[in-house]
Amino acid sequence: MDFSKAIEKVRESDKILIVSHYDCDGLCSAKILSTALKKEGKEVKVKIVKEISEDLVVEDDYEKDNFDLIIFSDLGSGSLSLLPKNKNILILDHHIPEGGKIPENIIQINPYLEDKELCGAGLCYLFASKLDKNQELMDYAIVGAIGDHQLEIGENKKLLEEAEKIGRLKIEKGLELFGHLNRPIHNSLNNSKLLPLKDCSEIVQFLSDLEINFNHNGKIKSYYELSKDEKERLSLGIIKERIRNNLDQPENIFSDIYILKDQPRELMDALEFSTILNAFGRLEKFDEALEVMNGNLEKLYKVMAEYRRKLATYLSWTSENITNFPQTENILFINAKEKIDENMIGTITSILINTGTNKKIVVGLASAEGGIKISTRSKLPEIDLNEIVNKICEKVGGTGGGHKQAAGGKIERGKEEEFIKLFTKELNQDLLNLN
Ligand SMILES: [Mn+2]
Repeated sequence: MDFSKAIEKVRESDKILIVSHYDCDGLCSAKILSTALKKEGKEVKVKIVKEISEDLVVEDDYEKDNFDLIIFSDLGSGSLSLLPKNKNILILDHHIPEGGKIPENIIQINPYLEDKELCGAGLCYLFASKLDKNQELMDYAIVGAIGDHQLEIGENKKLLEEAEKIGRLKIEKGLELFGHLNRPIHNSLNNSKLLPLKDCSEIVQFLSDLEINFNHNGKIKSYYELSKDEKERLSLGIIKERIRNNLDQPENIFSDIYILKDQPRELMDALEFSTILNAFGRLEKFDEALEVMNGNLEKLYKVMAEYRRKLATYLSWTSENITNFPQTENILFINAKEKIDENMIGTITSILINTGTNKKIVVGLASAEGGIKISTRSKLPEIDLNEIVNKICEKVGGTGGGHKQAAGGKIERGKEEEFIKLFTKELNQDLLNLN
């Protein structure tokens, strides 16, 4: 990827507006760019958005503040025709670009165009590393890649190896659970699929039986705080329990833990960090997310508690109503209307497909700004949701797409029934063709 024109453009600009995406990768991109550009003495403003729409482009920021340059990070490539025509623009994005000629006022750098895989934050980091050394910003490239589920893929993996080499990152093998550093171990175990035990009290008993000293001055330790011996006893104990219960692949309980050595304790586990940023993004706490990345952790616990509360409310509403949702043998439609926030319908469909239903495909529909948001997840690798969602959304006058097993879109309000009907028909046809 050639950054020379982009660097030149930045060097000759004084006032720069950064417009970035609201998910973990986009927030990390904004953090990397704003830090690197401020260091260069630039006047920087950050604006976090959910998408690029026509109204965004005419919004006051662009005109009023008279920016010399607007940088779009982790978005922009798919909306070239919506961007201002009379401003200097730099796009650092990894989403599939819109076809056609690129307008003169736009410089676009996109790894997709070179058949490379790199998250938005990784791309912003490479750019920042051309401006100056900026090695400390590598942490956010790693967190962004985790957020986009591509840390072990392509150019992301190279950054990961580099971070390990220069000592900013440590990779350790550990149990496959969430919250290695900051969650009480019984909670981490209870939320994982490692143990067939039913609740926290059974897990506490299980830990006691293994003679694991999980109590630290009345506070339950995290996995990371256990001694090496205790971690080994715990792994063995879990494998034995899995064998006793005839679970598949009883020894398959490990994963990598990515530890960012220079971050504060709360943010050290890159996976936890990415979850935090996604949560802040979905609650639209954008300024607060940037504050957290700047090391101000004051609002961290309050916002995360709010996020968990919201999630719990949506999950219990979903399970209370699950029998009333439209469904077929294979598909569950969570037609949530106003009951689930559009920013969180994707999370809810993910949780449902993983733990809440036997259906092969879950489709979420939620009321959104300017329409109905669609979110789909599947357990069938042989079905291409990207193609199906794209086709059906367009049929009902909307847009959509994504990946094979996770895709989303937006349709007009009032078209939900039609979408459900067409989606069911299309999917049943595809399933028939498979057999
Ligand atoms: Mn991204």
